Amino acid sequence: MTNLYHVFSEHLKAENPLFLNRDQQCEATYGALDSRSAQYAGALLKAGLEPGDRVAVQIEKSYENIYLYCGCLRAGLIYLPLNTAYQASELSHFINDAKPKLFVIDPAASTAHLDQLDHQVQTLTLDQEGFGSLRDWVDASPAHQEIFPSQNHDVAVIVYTSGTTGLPKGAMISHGNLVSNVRTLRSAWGWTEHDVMLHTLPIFHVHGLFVGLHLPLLSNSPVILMASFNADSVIKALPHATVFMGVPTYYTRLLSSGISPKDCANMRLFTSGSAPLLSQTFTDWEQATGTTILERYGMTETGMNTSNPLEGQRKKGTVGPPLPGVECRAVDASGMDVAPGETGDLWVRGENVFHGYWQNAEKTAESFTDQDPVHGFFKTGDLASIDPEGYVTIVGRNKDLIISGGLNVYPKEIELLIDQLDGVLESAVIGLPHPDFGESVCAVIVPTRENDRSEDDIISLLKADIANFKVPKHVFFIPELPRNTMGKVQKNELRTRFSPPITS
Ligand code: MLC
Ligand code: AMP
Repeated sequence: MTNLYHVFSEHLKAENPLFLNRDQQCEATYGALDSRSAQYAGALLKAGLEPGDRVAVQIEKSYENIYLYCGCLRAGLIYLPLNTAYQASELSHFINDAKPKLFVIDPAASTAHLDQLDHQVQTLTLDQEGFGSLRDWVDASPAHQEIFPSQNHDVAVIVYTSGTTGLPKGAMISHGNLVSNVRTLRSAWGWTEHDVMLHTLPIFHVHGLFVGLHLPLLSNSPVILMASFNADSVIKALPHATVFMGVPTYYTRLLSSGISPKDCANMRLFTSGSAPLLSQTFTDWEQATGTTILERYGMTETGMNTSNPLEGQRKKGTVGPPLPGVECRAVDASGMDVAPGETGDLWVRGENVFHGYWQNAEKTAESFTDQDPVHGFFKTGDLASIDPEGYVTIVGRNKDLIISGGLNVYPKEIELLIDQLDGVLESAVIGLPHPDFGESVCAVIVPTRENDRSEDDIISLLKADIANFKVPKHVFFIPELPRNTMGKVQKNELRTRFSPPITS
C-alpha cells in the first residue's frame, strides 16, 4: 500500500521529538502524532466520512492542524487546504466544486455565506491554540489505528490553483505523487533524523505542507513550528535549527534584518522556491552569511521538479537539474526540443506529476501532451532554458500570472472584479518589480467619462471582497489600454511604462 501516512509510520520512532519550542524543549513526540492522528481519523469516520470524501480546511497553522492532516491521510480522506486570507466570496467556488463533507474553520469565522451555497457542508471549528468543536469531538471519539490501504493513484490532497481563464481548478495530488517526491527529496537533500527544520511557511500550499513537513515526518526529525514568518524570530531560532525553507521574500527580509554568519553556524541547508530568487539576493546572501542558498523549482501540480545539488555547484539564477525520476524538456511551438541554452516551453513528467484537475477532464486534457497523465508530459506554463550540463533556468512564464511574495495572483480574476466597479470602463492587471514581494500586483484602469474613483477607492473596494495579497498595491489611470492589431492588451508595454521599480 502507498498511503503516505503508512510510509511515514513504517519506521516511526515514538520517542523522537516532533515539535520543539524555541527553547528546544519537546512539545510533542512522534508517538503523540501517531496517537492524535489516529484519534482524528476515528472522529472523522465516526462523523460519517468515508474514504475519498473531501475535508476542506481553512484554519491557522498549529500542531492540531497537522494532526488533522495526518488523520485525513490515514483515514483515506482527501485533505483540501485553503488560504486563510480567502474571504467568503472566494470560498464559495471551492466548496461548490469540491463538495466536501466537512469544512473545518476557525471559530471566529462567519458561516453565514455557507447557507447560500449550492452544496451544504457540515462545519466544525479548530482555533490556533487547537481548541474548538472539532477538538471536542476528537477528544470524545475512539482512535482508529488502521491505516486505509490507499493505492498509488488514490488522491490524498486537492490543492486549488487558478488558471489564466476560468475559475480555480483542484489539482488532484495522489499518495503515490507525494511518496515519490518526498523520498526523492530526502535523498537529494541528505535529510536525516538529526535535522531540525525551522518551519515558518504557511501549510495551505505545497511548499510548507509537502516540502516543509513531509521531509521531517519521513525522517522522524524535529520541527520548530512558527505560525508565520518573522525575520527577527527566525534569526533568534536559527542557531537551534539545521534546515530552513523560504520564498525569496524571506531571504530579502532576513538580509535587511542583518543576518550574520554567527546566526547560521549550525545551519546545513537553506532552500528557496515558489518564485524566482534574484541573482543579487543569492550573492548578497553568500556575502552576508557565508552560506549558499539552494534554489529549487516546483508547482502545485507537480511537487518539486528540479533542484540545485546539495554537493556540487549551485548555479546562480538556475533552479538546478531535474530531480532523479523527473524528466524536463524545453520545447518549441511544435513540441520539439529546443537546443541547449535556448528558451522553450517547459514540460515535465514523472511520478511526482499530479493526476489531473478535479472533475475537469477538459482542463486536464489541455494540460498534458497525452490523454493519460501518467504517460504524457505536463505543460507547466513556464518558459525555461536547459544548459549543456542539464541545469534549468526559469526564464519567464507564458501564463498570465503574478507571483507576489510566493503567492500566485491571476490577473484575469482581479480584472473581472475591477471591471464591475462603477466608474471603470476596463482594466489590465500587471505585475511590477517590488523590492519585498518580488512582484507586486498593480492595476491600470481606463475610467468612464464620469469617473470620480481614486486609487484609494479602488483598493478599499477590492479589500472588502478578496484576499489582501491579491489587492493591487498601486492603481494607475490612463485614457486607453494599448492593444495590438488583434485587439490584445499589450501588458509588456504597460509594464515598461509603469516601471522603473516601485519601491513602496
Ligand atoms: C501579505 N500581503 C501580501 C502578501 N502577504 N501582499 C502581497 N503579496 C503577499 N505575498 C499583504 C498583507 O495582507 C498586508 O496588507 C500587506 O501585504 C503587508 O503585509 P506583511 O505584514 O508585509 O505580510 P506578511 O504577513 O509578512 O506576509 C508576507 C509573506 C507571506 C511573504 C511572509 O505572504 C508568505 O509567507 N508568503 C509565502 C507564500 C507561500 O508559502 N508560497 C508557496 C506556494 S507553493 P495590508 O493591506 O494589511 O497592508 C508554490 C510551489 C513551490 O509556489 O514551488 O513552492
Ligand atoms: P504554484 O501554482 O503556487 O504551485 O506556483 C508554481 C509556479 O511558481 C511555477 O509555475 C513557477 O512559475 C513558479 N516557481 C516556483 N519555483 C520557482 C523558482 N525557483 N523560480 C522561478 N519560478 C518558480
